[in-house]
Amino acid sequence: MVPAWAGALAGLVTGGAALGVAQLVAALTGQETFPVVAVGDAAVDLSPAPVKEFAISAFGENDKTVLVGGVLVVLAGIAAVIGVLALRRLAYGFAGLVLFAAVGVLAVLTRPDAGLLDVLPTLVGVAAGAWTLSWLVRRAAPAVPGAGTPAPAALTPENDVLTPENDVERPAVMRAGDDLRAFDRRRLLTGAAGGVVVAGAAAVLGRQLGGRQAVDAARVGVALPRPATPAKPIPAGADLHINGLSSFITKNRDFYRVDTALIVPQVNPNDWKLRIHGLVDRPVELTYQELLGRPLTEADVTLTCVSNEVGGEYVGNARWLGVRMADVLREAGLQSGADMLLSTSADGFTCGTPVDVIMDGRDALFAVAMNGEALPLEHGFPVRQVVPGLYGYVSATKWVVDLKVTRFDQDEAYWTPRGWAAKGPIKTQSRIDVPRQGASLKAGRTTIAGVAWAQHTGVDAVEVRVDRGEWRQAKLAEVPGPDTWRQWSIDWDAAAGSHTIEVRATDAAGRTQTDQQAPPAPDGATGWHTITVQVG
Ligand SMILES: Nc1nc2c(c(=O)[nH]1)N[C@H]1C(S)=C(S)[C@@H](COP(=O)(O)O)O[C@H]1N2
Ligand SMILES: [Mo]
Repeated sequence: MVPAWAGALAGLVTGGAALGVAQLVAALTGQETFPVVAVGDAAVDLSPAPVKEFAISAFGENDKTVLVGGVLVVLAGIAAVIGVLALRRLAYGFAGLVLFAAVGVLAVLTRPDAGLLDVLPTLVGVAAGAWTLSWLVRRAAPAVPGAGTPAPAALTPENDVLTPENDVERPAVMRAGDDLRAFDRRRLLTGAAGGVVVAGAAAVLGRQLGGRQAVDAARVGVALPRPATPAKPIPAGADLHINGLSSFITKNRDFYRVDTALIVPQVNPNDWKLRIHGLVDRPVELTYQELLGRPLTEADVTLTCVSNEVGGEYVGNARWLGVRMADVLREAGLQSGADMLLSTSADGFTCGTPVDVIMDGRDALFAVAMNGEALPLEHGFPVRQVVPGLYGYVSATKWVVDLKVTRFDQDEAYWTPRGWAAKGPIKTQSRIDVPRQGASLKAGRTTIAGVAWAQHTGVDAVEVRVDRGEWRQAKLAEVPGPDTWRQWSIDWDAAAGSHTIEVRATDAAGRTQTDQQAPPAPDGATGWHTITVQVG
């Protein structure tokens, strides 16, 4: 018999060849819709909200990696089965591949603005897979002379065993259709190795030819103009420089990332346009150069995600550079009754932002830069929105390409039908960064420190209490304005034992964080961040 691993191997190499060639064709035809990603995207969109929430809460920012990994594992399993079937009868294997192609094509076609050209990578990839499969099957199991006649006695299963006397490698015998075929391990392995090399080369070539390089190069070439309105200087006392405390400015590479994109959209700034239409007197279309040519505003703004748990990591503070959204909208002429800006990203994500928030004078930006460099690709290059005071899902559209001025009672953004509130003002929060939850400390004087935020209102007080004792006022760091988080610290004489530390912030309007615990859905988590530490 041909062992199952041989079939599985042939199937895996077939799958690899199909994906590699698909990637190459996708690159050559200038597309970003790679079949695996399309299948993953379709899975994301088709899965019910609770499944998605589970994925986000279980895997956090890695949910996409887990999903793509999951799709690949499933594909590998199917490919292995196809290989095993093909070694029984090639037609079975082909039937499996056709099914495979059908799923890929359907997934691609469900993507927003997919065209017929988008199915080409899948079709050519599957064709390459079919060719590889039949080639490998022929290598693995060449027809032996005497096909169709009963197996020679020497090769019957009963005596086809390795004994000291006949411990020579002999071909096993199988039935493939009516052909009698022998299993040739060496030819299968060399064929498989060749297939892996070719598939890998196609994939690498595909990546290189694909958009990423061109967009990376364009990004590096961006010359950022000076801001017409620079940010207020960051006060020297904004950063308390305490070990383990989040720095006042979050470095780009440390900045959290949350989005629905399985692969980072590759938007070439030379092709980028922002279309503003809907309830406006004069629809506007802006190119990247036109945007950079306008007066730019610089602002330090803390971004956070509605799915951030109390004490969570989905918050960061950066210096943004961009065009004030209000200026552009005023030029377009907002019509009365318009209360929502429905923004759409290059990959079809949508986001609904209240018009009054954008127009009230805060630094709501079409941002082009983050901490002094053009936006990193994963943070929305070439242009994203940044709006102080609103959770990212209702404000911070990355890779933004379209802005429809509309009404909340007429349009719905991506997350709204999935169980999240249509409007998402950020709730005041505070977080303990040091000591860490579960830390072991030496008895004696120690520092408790963290960050607190109440965007566009500002943090006026942070209080800390240990073991449910008296609330004590923490020392507050300086801030340039109300739109960033604020560092805080307090000294503590730690006595031996186990201790609970709690924190709460009060905003500049005098509102203290509620102790009522709420989960992130539908409009943001509440409760006091609480940690326990051991002092010995
Ligand atoms: N195109 C697009 N923009 C998006 C999202 C998305 O899924 N797609 N997610 C939003 C959410 S939920 C958040 S919290 C912020 C996160 O921005 P960051 O990844 O730069 O930190 O981006 C927002 N902008
Ligand atoms: Mo978010």
